[in-house]
Amino acid sequence: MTTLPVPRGPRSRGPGKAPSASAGTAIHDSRLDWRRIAYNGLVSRSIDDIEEATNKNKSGTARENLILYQFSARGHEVAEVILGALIDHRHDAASAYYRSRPLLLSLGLSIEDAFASPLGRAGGFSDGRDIGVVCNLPNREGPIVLPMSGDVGSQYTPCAGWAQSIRYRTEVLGDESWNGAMGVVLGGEASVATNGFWSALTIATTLSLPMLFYIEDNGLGISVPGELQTPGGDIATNLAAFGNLLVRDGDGTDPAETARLLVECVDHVRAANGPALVRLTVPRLCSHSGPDNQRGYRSDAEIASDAQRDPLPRLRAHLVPAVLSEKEWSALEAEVARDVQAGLAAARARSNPDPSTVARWVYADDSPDSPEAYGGLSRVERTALGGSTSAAPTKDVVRFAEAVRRTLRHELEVNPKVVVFGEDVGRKGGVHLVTEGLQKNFGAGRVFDTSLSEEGIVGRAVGMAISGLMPVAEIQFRKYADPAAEQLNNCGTLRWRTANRFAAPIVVRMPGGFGKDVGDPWHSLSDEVRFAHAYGWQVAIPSNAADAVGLLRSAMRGPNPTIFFEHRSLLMTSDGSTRYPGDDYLVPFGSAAIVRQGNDITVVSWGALLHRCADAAEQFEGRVDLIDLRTIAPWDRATVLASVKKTGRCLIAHEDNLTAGFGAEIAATVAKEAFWHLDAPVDRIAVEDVPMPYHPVLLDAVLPSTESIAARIDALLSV
Ligand SMILES: Cc1ncc(C[n+]2csc(CCOP(=O)(O)OP(=O)(O)O)c2C)c(N)n1
Repeated sequence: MTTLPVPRGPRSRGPGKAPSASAGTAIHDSRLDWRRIAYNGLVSRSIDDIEEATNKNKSGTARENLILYQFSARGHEVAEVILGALIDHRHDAASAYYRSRPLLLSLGLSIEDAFASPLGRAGGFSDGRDIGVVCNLPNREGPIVLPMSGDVGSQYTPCAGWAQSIRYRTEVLGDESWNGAMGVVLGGEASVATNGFWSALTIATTLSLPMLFYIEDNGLGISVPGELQTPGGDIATNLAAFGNLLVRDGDGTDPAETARLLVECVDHVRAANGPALVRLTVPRLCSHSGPDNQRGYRSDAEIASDAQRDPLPRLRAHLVPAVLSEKEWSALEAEVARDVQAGLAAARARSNPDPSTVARWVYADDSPDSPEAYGGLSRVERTALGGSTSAAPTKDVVRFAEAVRRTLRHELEVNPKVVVFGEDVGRKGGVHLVTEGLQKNFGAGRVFDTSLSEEGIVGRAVGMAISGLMPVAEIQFRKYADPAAEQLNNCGTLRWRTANRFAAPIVVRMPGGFGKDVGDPWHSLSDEVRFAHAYGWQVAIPSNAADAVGLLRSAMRGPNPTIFFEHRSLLMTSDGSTRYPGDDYLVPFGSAAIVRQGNDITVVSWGALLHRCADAAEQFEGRVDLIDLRTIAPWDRATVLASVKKTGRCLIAHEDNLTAGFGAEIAATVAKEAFWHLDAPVDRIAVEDVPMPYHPVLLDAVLPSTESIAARIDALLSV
């Protein structure tokens, strides 16, 4: 077996073209089964041939509209299947994109599934929910492919999370079976311009993670040339000076060179030398996707010239006769043709997905017929953690921040899979000091600072959750979740779009709302409705320390991703203080608290405004039913409706914008479901569609106050 010398040490060796193999020489490495590699490459090409031919006639109009959205890997396949042969560790994960089907075939995607999913058929990796090539591959016994996303660049940071989990398993949990595993991320050359690429590169290089960046450079991002994505169009050259990164660059149509570079990079990463990046040039021997006809950006001469670089004839020349005889190659082609036809027939025979199940698995479903998804704590682990919905209050009164800290501390103690991280979370203990002391107690492996990239924080959390950890990420202020929007959205849809094959239950803590007497447009945003509108998220907005404990614990022992709001004005003030409810306390999501009882009006609120509502309600002894919603996704419709049916009046008070704030959702529900019980119009009081201002007099002018809330209650009672 011949393997090439593996460079050691943390510094970059810079890009370099590896010497070309002499023609016809196959690299000898026991991992490289060249017959298998050729089989997978030919299968991929054959699937593309069939899809393209059945989808279009020569004039480009749909003939047999089988594939709703076709993506071909034509030209990329040989390099990808060589890579696939090297992804062979039980705990490897690949994070891929829409041109990665050859890689998936080499990791175990069946030909039937490869056809059935683009056809939108039942079963398979999304049960007809997602574009066929945007897929995934769970596998409890071997390498997996993380759920892909449609957003270019979003594949990078979850892979960094997986790579960090490998480190966590080996170094913190002492699980040697993870030694030598790696995360591999695939992307086109245009994807190197995205935030996700740079965020993941920063994470992997600063932490020296076992991660391979595999860039397949076909020179075009749909129609845009690579020179507009990175100067000179060559990311490998541009990363020459990047610290702690092995960079390699070569021709992805040359099997020997590709194999040698990939073996070198993979061995480097597996030997814990840090990350590597390989750029392989490949031709795109197809349009970008089914609907693209390449007109306007690619001449016939360019297309013809690229056709000369087809890697499949080069693979054949590389293997025949050195590895396979002419006869064996012909037999291989015949085998591929047979298998592909059989896979196509089986895929066509599958039924369409069942529309009655389309709403299933937006959230976890623990019913016995719902299989366990890949990712998050297992049911057994969650059951073992237990918990109780009855509080066991201790004598000590705690502030909100202390309540969250104690809960995190306890969960870190009882669950070795919990990790807590974010900007300044480690040494400083967070800018709000909520995580103060935790790093000292649990070490920097479990409680750590991150680079300043919210996309990196959330994307990493997703990768860690898929690997089975329980990540609790802190976003410093609600507004700064904006750069993570893509990862947050994709995390929320992950279970649904993989038809419950994968899940990424993470907790994202974020302080928001006005501070004690201060505000501004950056640190005081609430905008919680955005997360209630997103799919798949639980959203908690506790108004006090005891609820914070119970809801945070429920989130950390639960199967769904959770946004956990920590209201700035409650963190350190007596408003949010309560007795500590105990280390086992759980508050279920979607269960409101009736804070005070009355007969004439229902007031619904959450977070900090709840306290202003309580003060206002005092002026109307026995008349106000005050409901603390506690969570807005899911929200407790039953409690609100039962109350309104009793009182006949409803006021909703929140800090978020009036227009399309969550109050609008509640008002619409009450108007419909309790219409015949209403004695007055359903009313809302909220910030009137202006950003949070800085000066206290301006802040007071926009925020609902105890007085303005009381005035609204009074007005409604007078109707
Ligand atoms: C965030 C985002 N922006 C835009 C798009 C639309 N889009 C899809 S593919 C693509 C080009 C990607 O090119 P590259 O990364 O080089 O991969 P290739 O298709 O060449 O393999 C664009 C702009 C998208 N999917 N996601």
